[in-house]
Amino acid sequence: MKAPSTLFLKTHFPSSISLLTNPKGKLNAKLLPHLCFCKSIQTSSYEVAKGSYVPTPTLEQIKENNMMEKPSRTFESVGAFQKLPIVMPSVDILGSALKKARRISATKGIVNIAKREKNKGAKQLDALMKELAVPLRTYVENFPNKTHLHPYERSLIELTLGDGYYEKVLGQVDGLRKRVVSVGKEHASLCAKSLTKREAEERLTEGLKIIEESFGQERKVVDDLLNIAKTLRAMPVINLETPTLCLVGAPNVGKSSLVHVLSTGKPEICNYPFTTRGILMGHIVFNHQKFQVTDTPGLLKRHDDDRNNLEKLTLAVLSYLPTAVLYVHDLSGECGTSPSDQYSIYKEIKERFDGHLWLDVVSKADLLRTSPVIYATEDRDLTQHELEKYRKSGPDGAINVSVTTEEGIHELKHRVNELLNLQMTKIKDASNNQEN
Ligand SMILES: Nc1nc2c(ncn2[C@@H]2O[C@H](COP(=O)(O)OP(=O)(O)O)[C@@H](O)[C@H]2O)c(=O)[nH]1
Ligand SMILES: [Mg+2]
Repeated sequence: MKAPSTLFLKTHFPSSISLLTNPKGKLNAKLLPHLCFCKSIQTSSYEVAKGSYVPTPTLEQIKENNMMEKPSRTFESVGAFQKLPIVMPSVDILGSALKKARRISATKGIVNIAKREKNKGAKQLDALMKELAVPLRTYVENFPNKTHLHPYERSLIELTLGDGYYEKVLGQVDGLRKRVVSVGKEHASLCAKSLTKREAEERLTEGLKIIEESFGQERKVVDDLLNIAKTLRAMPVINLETPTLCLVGAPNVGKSSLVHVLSTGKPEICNYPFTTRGILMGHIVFNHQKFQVTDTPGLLKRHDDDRNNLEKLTLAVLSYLPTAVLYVHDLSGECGTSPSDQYSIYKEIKERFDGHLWLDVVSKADLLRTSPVIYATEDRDLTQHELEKYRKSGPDGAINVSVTTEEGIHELKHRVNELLNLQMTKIKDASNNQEN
């Protein structure tokens, strides 16, 4: 396939032009595999992603630089969803391609009428094919390869779109591109072989129709990709450099109420596409330093395989984001999860995410009774002593707090600030280690 027109790219995909051209502005004959495109877009190289005119290295250069040997390295930055290319609706791609193709006239100076007609026909068919194929190729190359995303964003893609859907749609878009190219080439070449003006005209009309149909039949996949981009772009943005406190616990234990209390302003409601109730995200400003505080969906006592997407989101946050944890325990009997179940969940989570900075709180202190709450469905596997201790005061070192009476809130704020400052040190150390 001949290189696409730079003019087309400049008009429709200004940011892609830098990725496709060499320093003289000519298009690179060999386009890079997706992996390298994605890598350049997903890393912090804003210069490239924002469209500065940096030439794309050749495959040989990449091999020389050993870039190919490191593809499995995961990116330490998030934000890929905000850099996804803008996908045009398929109907617009088709409409604009047809319009541009029809405007093309024969090369000047051809005197013979038949030759002039077949020249015009072949050029129009070739142009239609390119105008349809180039945007598709740009999408396939600029949508990041999922395996090179930050693991948190990878989880979000799976939780939001379902396993394999993202790759499937990108594959379909590429398949559509290949079909358009093959049909387009075939008909441009047929038209070029016409012997008479009439034959050339007929072959042009037929070719345009067949190329349009071959795109039209499956153009839905482009709109699927457009919807994927829309969904992913709307996802809450997490800043990894800002220390974040993440509230974790069973449902209804008081996490959101505590986010409200801890936030300096009014927390925002962030909507992941699969949450019916939004996740709260607030900010804490302490000594001119800004921290983030956020809710996570409640965890139930069950095996990971049985967890719903909301619970999986909580696990993804804990697994992949460097957050400090404020674990909330409700021993009042009000939240609907028995203390013994909360204890089992807690032990599992604490063991699994041991590396996080951690603070335990017992919520709803205003409701705590003198006699412990005992459920008929209590977990008999736990030792009596352990459970009694937990029912009475939660894990060792937990602070009792009440949003209603404000008991313990002052101490909580103080401890949270300590924790987030430690988190800040941890983030700085990690970034220094990375630099060294
Ligand atoms: N009495 C009392 N109720 C509380 C307290 N904190 C939260 N609640 C109530 O507990 C319920 C669940 O709280 P919520 O913050 O939504 O829990 P989440 O599901 O863990 O986010 C709500 O009805 C709150 O009003 C508290 O300190 N005291
Ligand atoms: Mg909540």
